[in-house]
Amino acid sequence: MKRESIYNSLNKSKPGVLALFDPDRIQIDNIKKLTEFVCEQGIAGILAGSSLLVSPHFDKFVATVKKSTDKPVILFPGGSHQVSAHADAIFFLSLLSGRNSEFLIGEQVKAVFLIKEYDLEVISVGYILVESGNYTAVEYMSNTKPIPRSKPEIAVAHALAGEYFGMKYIYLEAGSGADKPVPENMIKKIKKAISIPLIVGGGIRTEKHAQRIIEAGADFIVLGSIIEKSKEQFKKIMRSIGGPG
Ligand code: 1GP
Repeated sequence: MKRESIYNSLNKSKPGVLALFDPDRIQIDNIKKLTEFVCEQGIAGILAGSSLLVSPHFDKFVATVKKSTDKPVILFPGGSHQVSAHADAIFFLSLLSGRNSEFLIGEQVKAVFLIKEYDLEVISVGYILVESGNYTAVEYMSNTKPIPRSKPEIAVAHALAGEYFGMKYIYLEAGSGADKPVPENMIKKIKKAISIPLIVGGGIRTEKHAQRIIEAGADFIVLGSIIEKSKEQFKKIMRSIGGPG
């Protein structure tokens, strides 16, 4: 019997939380404990990736996460150099909001043969960067401009374009450590317009943020920095949205 796809099993956890593990910010020695901790709090899956990737141990990093959990481990690559055979799936991202062809299609083309060789489940994702009040790593590294916070209709058009391309998720990204998360009115308008699930991440640090973003229509929120900064705060957020916390 064929195993259920990661995509289908993830979608059963909507609304849910995806934990972002950045190999540049988490020491290999801490992974097992951290993975067990986030899983106990009821996350839907773990994303592994980095805008830059300074660490030379990406493969080992992903393998260690995978060994520590039964939850889906999904690559969230900042480029074609972040492909590992140890993951269950890969978010095949296209940075739709940008006009830098490298991140729209170039990096993806470089990665395909490794993805095929490793037999990773490919989940295509329309990635949309939204202005967040500060200059984020993803903005710098991708050399693209984010969509202005005050222009939700531009974001809606990009999200719909992603859906019409056949993408499986739209991911609204304020950037890791963003001053402000993606505005709720933008999330609401996009949710109304599209019929594929919506992921929202960047700068979510409080229960209030998390609840409002889910109420506005996010099917998944992504939490990264807060897991590293305060486990207590992460627990509170998980509790507030129905996890055990
Ligand atoms: C970044 O959306 C994620 O891609 C997570 O952001 O680190 O701000 O939680 P934070």
